[in-house]
Amino acid sequence: MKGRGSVLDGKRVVITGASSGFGAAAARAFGAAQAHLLLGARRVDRLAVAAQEGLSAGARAAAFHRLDVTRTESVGAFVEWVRSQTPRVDVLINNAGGALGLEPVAEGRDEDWETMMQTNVLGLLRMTRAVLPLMLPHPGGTILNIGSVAGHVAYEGGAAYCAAKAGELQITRALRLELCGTGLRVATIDPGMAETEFSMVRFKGDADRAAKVYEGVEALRAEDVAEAMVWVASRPPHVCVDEMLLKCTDQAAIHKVHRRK
Ligand code: NDP
Ligand code: 8X3
Repeated sequence: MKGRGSVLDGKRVVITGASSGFGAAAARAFGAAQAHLLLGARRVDRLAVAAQEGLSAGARAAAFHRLDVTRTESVGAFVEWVRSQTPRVDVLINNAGGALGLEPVAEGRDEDWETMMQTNVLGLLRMTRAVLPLMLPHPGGTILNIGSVAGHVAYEGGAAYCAAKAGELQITRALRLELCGTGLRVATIDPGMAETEFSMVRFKGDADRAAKVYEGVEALRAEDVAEAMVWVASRPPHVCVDEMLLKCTDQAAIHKVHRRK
């Protein structure tokens, strides 16, 4: 995929949540495939780093703009900025999201539930609606959503996050049906446990608790997921990888994780 002849050479790739984890790794991976990167997230200082890393990896161009997917106005301003950079988008990666808290429903907090729905579900809908006019005239593009194993299987303390990622999965499926015949493909990559800032965010900065999630496990790395994103987006236009479940070898199921002593 890297170097001359990449099918992603010069393709316009919008990545949400590009300031850390999977999104930042995707900026490097699509950069190595010589794409033109358009990056969004709330932490613009981190976006600047991701853009620079994408350029160092080989991106044709890399630019960034503040984006808060929980706000329609912010999504609108972001997509206006995208339009000012390019008349077309070839790949949209709806990656922004995450979990907050691991309390059972009986102790859940409204703010956490609302934020999870706003980012993982409504943010995905808003971004897709806003970017579609830049994609529909160009068959062969890809909308790639980042779901989770949590969208397939529930776990204790995960009710709202699992519901949000199940929502992501059903939105992906509905979009796949709606866009059939347009030449646009819609895919979801649904990873299991991956060591990023995900658990630090979920546990609100409690580094010890976050580290325990990955103790003794060789979890997925952000690069593993980014590589899968590039693979999905670089299939021939007649091929759509509808749904991909990606887990580390140590995680056979949500509750079945092998931990070394
Ligand atoms: P990170 O916490 O490292 O990255 C999350 C990204 O989402 C950040 O760039 C963050 O940017 C962005 N983001 C969060 N809220 C918003 C918002 N309101 N507007 C715009 N951007 C936002 O975690 P991951 O890389 O692991 O997570 C990426 C995606 O993968 C998420 O959707 C997550 O649910 C999913 N996932 C993660 C797994 C894991 O185990 N790590 C497994 C399966 C799925 P900023 O804060 O700068 O806005
Ligand atoms: C992240 C994976 O298992 O922590 O989506 O929910 S999990």
